[in-house]
Parts: sequence; structure tokens; C-alpha cells
Amino acid sequence: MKTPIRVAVTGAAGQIGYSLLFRIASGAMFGPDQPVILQLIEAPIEKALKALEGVAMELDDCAFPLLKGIIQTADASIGFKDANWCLLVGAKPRGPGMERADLLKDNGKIFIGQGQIIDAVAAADARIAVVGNPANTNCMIAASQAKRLPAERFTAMVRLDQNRAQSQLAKKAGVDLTAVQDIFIYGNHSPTMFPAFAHATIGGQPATKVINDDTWLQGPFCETVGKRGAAIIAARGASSAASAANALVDHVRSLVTPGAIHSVAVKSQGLYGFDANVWAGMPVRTTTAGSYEVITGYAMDAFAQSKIAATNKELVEERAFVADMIA
Ligand code: NAX
Repeated sequence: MKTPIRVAVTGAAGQIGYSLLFRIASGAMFGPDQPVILQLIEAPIEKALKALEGVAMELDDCAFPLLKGIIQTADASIGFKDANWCLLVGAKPRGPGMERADLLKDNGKIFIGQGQIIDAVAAADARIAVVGNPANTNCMIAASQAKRLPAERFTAMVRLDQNRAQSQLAKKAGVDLTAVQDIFIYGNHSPTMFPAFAHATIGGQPATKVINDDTWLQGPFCETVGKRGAAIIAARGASSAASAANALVDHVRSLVTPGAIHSVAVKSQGLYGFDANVWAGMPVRTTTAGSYEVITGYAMDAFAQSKIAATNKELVEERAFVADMIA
């Protein structure tokens, strides 16, 4: 029997948490022979903690053979203690009339605190995946507090955007989803993100040739992927939850699977025209179960460059809003 992996999850009683925890406990994230201990962290709000109790009861009722323990807490220093993975899902939602700068600052406070605590108490091999929005900048903020854990351990999720793009390309080409490969998301998890269709392949052929409709690729395709979150809210009356949880399972699973090629928001290091100190979606190859490298060398045409410039501008602006907090 392997040693259990400790997985800390913030926002555990939220919508995404409710889809996510059962997948982790069933083995979907770390594999069918890897036991896990769930360390569930909620905001110190009575209603949230009560809801968390209910979620933990349901986890018990699933009798998952791989689930070796559940911690429920509002204290991050207990929740992140010895965690091997820290999944930062909880965040303050944007309220009516709230400015983006205020949202960034309010979440900044949460992610500064969590970054410091993770750095102090999580396991030596701890890795962090941020989902709570604005995910890229929240990830940058948390990473800015780390003295012990290196920046590459902090990633933000753009996998939902990749999955959405893959699905849209498959539908348009009328092929099975698995025929679509190498569709990567560059930049921010926001409508400015860029799904780089020019490098995607469909059945081994360039997607641009198979689809043969640049107007659709540059227009409706990019827009549909970028605004899919809003479309889900309009249709469902609530934001994406099951698909977001599924994408986080994919994000982590791919990061622990050597050879996996996928989109991850990482510290940009100045690649592909991004500012060096923003967290931007990039193509990544997992090298070992604990490390990855950014895939370099994809050529960007004028259209791609303009899209990357726009999403980079937004990331730089977001960083400017919180500059005083992370300096
Ligand atoms: P919910 O509002 O249902 O749940 C969030 C939970 O986080 C709540 O239970 C709340 O009490 C908790 N929370 C708030 N502050 C906390 C703190 N400091 N510590 C611990 N828990 C805290 O939101 P949900 O639909 O689950 O979405 C969670 C986050 O994911 C949101 O920020 C949302 O915008 C973001 N998303 C990100 C996506 C991505 O692709 N990166 C896609 C889906 C989703 O929109």
C-alpha cells in the first residue's frame, strides 16, 4: 500500500468542491492505487462549515477504499499542514457593482495569507494549483510569498479552456474528440485568453487545413472558448462547476504523468512575448511525476502575436492593481 497523498482543498464546500472531492477520493486524480487524505478548508463562516460537514458525511457514505482520512477546518495552518497538493479553489466572488481592482485586492489578501501558510507548513514536495479567480494573478500572489517552495510549483488552471477548445474544434471538424491534439491556451483565464489553433492538429493534420475556415477560427472559435464561462452562467444560472472540477482533475493528473502535454498557467519567464513575471497559460510537457518544462519554439503569426499582446496586457494590468501588496 502506497503512502497516502495529502490533498488540501480550499473552498471545499463550494460548487466546484462538491464535484471535485468525490473524483479525488475515487482515484481519478492520482490513480486507482494511490490512497489520499483530504484536508478540507473553508472560510470561517458558520454556514460554509456546516455545509462542509455535510460534504464530509457524503464522502464517508461513499466508502471510497482510497480515502484514508478527512480533515475539516477553517484554519489554513491545519488544512495545509504537510499537504503534498494544495488545490486553491476558494475565492471571493465578484459582487454586484464591484470593480475588478477591488476583486483583485480582496482576493489578493486571501492568496497572500494562503501563500505564506503553505510555504510555512506544507510538505517539502508541495505543489499548488489555483482555480479561484482571477486564477493567474491569485497564483502569482501566492507564489510571491514563498521563500521555501520554488515558483514552478505554483500553477494556475487553464485546462478548462483547453478542454473547451478541444471540444469546439472536434465538433466543427465533425471528428471524435480524441482526434484533436496540441490545442494550447496562452495567457489569462479570462475572455482574453488565446487558444492557439494554428498549432493544433486534427487526425494528425494541421487543424487550420482540416477546418479550412480562418474567419471561424479567428472569430467565433476564439470567442466561444473565451466567453464559454459566461454562456454557462446564462444557460445554467450558475457558473461552471462539474467541468471546472473535471479540468482540475485533468490539470493535476497531467502534471503527475510523465510525457503528458497540456496547457498550464506558469511563471512566464518572458516566453512567447509575455512579461517575465506574470503567470500565463503555456504549452507544458510533464518530464517526471514532479516536474515539467514549457514547450518552446512554437512560431506565432501576426494574429497570434496580437492576441498574446492583449492577454499579456491584461495580466500586467492585474499585477499593477496588486503591486503594493506583493512588493
Ligand atoms: P462557490 O462560491 O460555490 O465556492 C467557493 C467556496 O470558497 C465557498 O464555499 C466559500 O465559502 C469558500 N471560500 C471563500 N474564501 C475562502 C477562503 N479564504 N478559504 C477557504 N475557503 C474559502 O464557487 P465555485 O463555483 O466553487 O468557484 C470557485 C472559484 O473557481 C471561483 O473563484 C470561480 O470564479 C473559479 N473558477 C475558475 C475556473 C478556472 O478555469 N480557473 C472555472 C470555474 C470557476 O468559475
